Amino acid sequence: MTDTYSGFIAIIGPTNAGKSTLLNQIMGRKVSIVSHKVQTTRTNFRAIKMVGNRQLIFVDTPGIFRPSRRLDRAMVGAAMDATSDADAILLVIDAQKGVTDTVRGLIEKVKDHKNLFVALNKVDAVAKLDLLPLTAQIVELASPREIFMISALKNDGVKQMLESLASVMPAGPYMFDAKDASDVPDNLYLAELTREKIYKYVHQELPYHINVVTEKVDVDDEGVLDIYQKIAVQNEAHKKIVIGRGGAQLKRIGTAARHDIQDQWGVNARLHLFVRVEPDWENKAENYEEQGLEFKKIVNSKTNNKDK
Ligand SMILES: Nc1nc2c(ncn2[C@@H]2O[C@H](COP(=O)(O)OP(=O)(O)OP(=O)(O)O)[C@@H](O)[C@H]2O)c(=O)[nH]1
Ligand SMILES: [Mg+2]
Repeated sequence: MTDTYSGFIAIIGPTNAGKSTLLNQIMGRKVSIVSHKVQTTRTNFRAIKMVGNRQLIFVDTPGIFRPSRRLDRAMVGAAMDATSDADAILLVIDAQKGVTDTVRGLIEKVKDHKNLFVALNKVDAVAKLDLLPLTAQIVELASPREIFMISALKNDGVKQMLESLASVMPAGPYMFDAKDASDVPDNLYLAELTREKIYKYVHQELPYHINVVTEKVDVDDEGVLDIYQKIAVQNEAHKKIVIGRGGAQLKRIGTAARHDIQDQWGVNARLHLFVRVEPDWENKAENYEEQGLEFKKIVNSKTNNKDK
């Protein structure tokens, strides 16, 4: 019998550092959506990666930022929760931005973890010389086991990083089947692919106030999927923007999402998008459950916040 190892690795970091890009690179496919905007990931996703006889269970988390809305607080809360029982923490830092206040705050919270690793990401976009002072600064604030210089985008340094992370996984039985997988439910995954396109095409702040829910998926005799999704927006003005002149914007979002769904799943699909005004969606329990967040926790965090 071969020995087995299995453990959790929480991927945390400021928003936009490239955490989801990294997880996708590790998995070799898109498990978590990515955008150039901040605050893309809204909840924790788990993805299982086998490295030989070692099972690495990665948790992608929402980026850390100063929370204001109820949803924001839930996102940051979810991210910090992931660190509490992790066997290793992978703190992802954008090498272009360096050690910001957010990074300092995060290091303060996780620096005593025995398996803290730091990934300096986006090294493709900075001068090599700048990495030295940055590394020194990090070592001064925390004593990570190792600092990796990586480019999640270019798949640079990712493999070596995986080997190091694998080496600290505790001995024990596999906690999940011994195959690469992710635990994102299909309905949520389909909704995320559409939300990703909204982040891409709809400008400025609006995407943060939008929620996508997969309401129904049918399969016809030819195996073509009919996917029905609701795009919840907060008011009529937002609805107009998402639909666009003559429906052009919605069509662009829908076409891009459909292509992505077909690519990711290797299926043919028709995507039916409906935009609905739901001024209160950010406060509704089912929207959080849909996203894997616990509503109770959100209410608590709101109450706590009031005390401050
Ligand atoms: N140049 C460069 N860009 C990168 C790299 N990794 C990620 N990016 C870009 O950084 C942006 C943010 O990437 P995400 O993976 O969505 O970042 P995140 O940390 O998951 O962000 P949140 O989910 O909002 O917390 C995207 O535009 C990525 O293409 C990298 O190694 N190099
Ligand atoms: Mg993300």
